[in-house]
Amino acid sequence: MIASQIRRARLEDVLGAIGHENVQGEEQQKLDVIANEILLACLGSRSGVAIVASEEGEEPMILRTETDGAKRYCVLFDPLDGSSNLDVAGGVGTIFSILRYEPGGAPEQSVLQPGARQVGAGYILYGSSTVFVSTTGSGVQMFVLDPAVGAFLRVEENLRIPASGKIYSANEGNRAAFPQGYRDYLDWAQSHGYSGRYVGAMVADVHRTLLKGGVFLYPPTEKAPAGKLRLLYEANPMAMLVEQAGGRAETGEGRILDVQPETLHQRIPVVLGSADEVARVLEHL
Ligand code: AHM
Ligand code: MG
Repeated sequence: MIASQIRRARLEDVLGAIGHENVQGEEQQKLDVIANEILLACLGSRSGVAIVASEEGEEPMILRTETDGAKRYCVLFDPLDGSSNLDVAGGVGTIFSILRYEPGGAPEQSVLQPGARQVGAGYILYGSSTVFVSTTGSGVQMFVLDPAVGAFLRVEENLRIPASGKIYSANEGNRAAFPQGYRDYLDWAQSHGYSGRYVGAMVADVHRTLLKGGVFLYPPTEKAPAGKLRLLYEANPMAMLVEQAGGRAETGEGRILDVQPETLHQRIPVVLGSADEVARVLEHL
């Protein structure tokens, strides 16, 4: 549903900003809101979903917490990541993370689990084709939407990220504000024949990194000491996918999946990709 809305956005006049900001002070695009509503409507009707939390919402939505013996889940998502790419028909995506709902404490607390406890994660890239990449903890599967039949067809079973790859992906416009170690790494990469690739939509940048290898970086900056990317909706699900594909995902100070979240919209620095390339960044840090 989201893919088809995006493809028709220019024709239906749903491109551009809605005119107000989301809870995090970021300008919301009309399609951010549409994608969010589609996900809330679809997930809201599933009896297995206890709580949903969205990058676009202020608080988690508690749907059903009664304990009738059924297993229930928390689904956290960024409905439309990289939405500033929409105006230029660039790649955008949806990212999701699934945690087991733990009855007992305050329902809001059950979304604040370390990423290592995710039972599933994935993304959908709305690019030149619609690609769905997911894991439930035993490898990574890749599917492509066949619009002719309206179904996702599996194109890769147990996807593996290359162990190395001479590509770095970072917003180099922020370079002067990066900590010294990141600048040293970029100098090293540039003097060793690396290419830079940066779409500016995490789903597209991580997808390329998974398939071609290399490293994706969103370092801390002076203005944003925890970086820009959100732990629960972006860093954790991507970290689970990358690790499941044989890569690494770090904050610069440890494994992303080991971070105990403190708040719903918490941000975290991200260094993820091919194991050898992540190690090389960490050496420079
Ligand atoms: P969004 O969730 O508000 O779209 O922001 C997240 C996006 C990521 O997709 C991307 O990696 C990053 O922001 C790009 O940020 P910048 O423009 O600072 O390079
Ligand atoms: Mg995002």
